[in-house]
Amino acid sequence: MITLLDYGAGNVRSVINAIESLGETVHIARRAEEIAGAERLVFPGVGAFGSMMQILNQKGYVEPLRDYLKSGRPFFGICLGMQALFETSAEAFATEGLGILKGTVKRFDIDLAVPHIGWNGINVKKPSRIFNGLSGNEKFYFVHSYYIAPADDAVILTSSDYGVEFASSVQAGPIIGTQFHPEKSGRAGQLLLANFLAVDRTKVTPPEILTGTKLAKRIIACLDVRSNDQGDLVVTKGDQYDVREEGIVRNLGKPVELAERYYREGADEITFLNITGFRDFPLEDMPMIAVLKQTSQHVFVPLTIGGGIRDYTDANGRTYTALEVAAEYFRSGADKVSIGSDAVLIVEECLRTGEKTGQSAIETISRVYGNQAVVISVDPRRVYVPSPDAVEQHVIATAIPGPSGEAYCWYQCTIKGGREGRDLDAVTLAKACEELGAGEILLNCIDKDGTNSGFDIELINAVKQAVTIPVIASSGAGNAQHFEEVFRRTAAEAALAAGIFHRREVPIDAVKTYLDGKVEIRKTDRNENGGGPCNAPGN
Ligand code: 1PR
Repeated sequence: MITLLDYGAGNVRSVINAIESLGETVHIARRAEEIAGAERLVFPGVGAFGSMMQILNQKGYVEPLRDYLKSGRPFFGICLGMQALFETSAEAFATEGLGILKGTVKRFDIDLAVPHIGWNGINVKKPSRIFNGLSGNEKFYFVHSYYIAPADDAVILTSSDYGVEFASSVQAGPIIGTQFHPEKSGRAGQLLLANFLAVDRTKVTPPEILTGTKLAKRIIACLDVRSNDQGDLVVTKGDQYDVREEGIVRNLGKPVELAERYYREGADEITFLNITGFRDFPLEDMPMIAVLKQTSQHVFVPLTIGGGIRDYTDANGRTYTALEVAAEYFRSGADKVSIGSDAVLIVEECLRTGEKTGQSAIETISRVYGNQAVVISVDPRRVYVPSPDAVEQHVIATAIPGPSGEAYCWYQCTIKGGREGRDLDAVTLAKACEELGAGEILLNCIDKDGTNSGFDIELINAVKQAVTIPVIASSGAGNAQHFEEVFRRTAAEAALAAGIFHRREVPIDAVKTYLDGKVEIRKTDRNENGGGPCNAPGN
């Protein structure tokens, strides 16, 4: 029996799913006494350091946790659950951590996108049984803006490099903590968790010592989901957002099945977009929640869900906040939510009033779940203009002239799945969303969507140069070379595609095979994620 400490702040479902898939039973501790009675304790921290410690204090968990940690029983802290072990954090200076390990938590102060999101490697610093069965080159999924700075180097188990070399995991006797998320790290993460849970705790394979790790460029599979005319939830795909063919919604497969296939083929992340979310309220659209729950049982890479994340009043006059909608998605297995139409309306309002309300979906969700949990999905379309000062919007010079030879264009934001164009441009939107607390930009392009003609490099460069958060390039991938092109010609951290994967024109593993040696990627064996870690030594 594994006890999992849930202080109610976020998505612990993926950790539970990952442990249960290893054949263990999870008991969720919701009272202080249950911490004292635990035999093995897993603590997945979610949210922000200050609010986490505040909740732990309010619930009376702090002393039982300290007692447990001093008792010599196994402990696994994930992300914030590891940071909690230290004395203080730059995220909340006035707040005391558990202080079990000496040291602090610092914020990244580097020339790279923050949060550090994605798959990075580990430099192993000392032997540990949790590495049993792992090869030296594995990558793990990170998502954080803060990192630990232990006072005593002897506790550092691994380091990773991201602008700076930082401690990415620690071990002090039976206490293990990782900055990365093993529950979201595919086969490697499952193996690591299996090693922690293993009964035989003595066997230790000397690790392969690596120096220097690199964040991988992520390959993301996107599933646009909606009900077809028969009312079944299907994965669909449009050409420039038109998902109907001869009047009928294209049906490219079942969402859960496709997500599982992409996981097996090596997708680094999976994104579901409920494309009619702007008119259907997601909490009444329960099939989407069911899709997420089922997917998260077998798919151990990050899941993003978008569509309909906004405040909503139902027919009975009950109002739900965007935060409540997001909370339901996080509880169902999402790691990030993606906000489309509402982000445009929020930014328009901010620009009109010159004020942040603190109440928008972007601000409220990022405050509770952290910036990294809020993705902004942008649906822009190119508008050509004759000169840079022809309009007030952010105009760029383009190498692809317009129909009348125009040498300039701007990217018009749209809402409601491209149905309504607005006066706002994509660059201004992205900048404003970053300021409001968004952690990542999913940059679609209506002109390129479904065309197989490659990504819109000019759009991606314009947005990427305007923000410091990661940007996911999306729309237009037609072959593996297009991924190489987008990573060589832009600084995008990830590239997303839909049609070529759904139609099996280019499988994800073929994209990775092509990119190997050209671009830093997370290597995966076909079907490696299907096999599970059951052969882990000691298991
Ligand atoms: O506005 O917050 O309710 O969110 C709705 C979400 O649904 C938005 O993220 C919006 O991008 C998405 N959406 C709405 N309508 C459509 C449509 O296609 N009719 N899909 C739609 C957007 C675009 C991409 C696509 C890439 C890659 N899909 O995500 O997957 O363009 O495609 P490709 O590789 O085949 O070129 P809200």
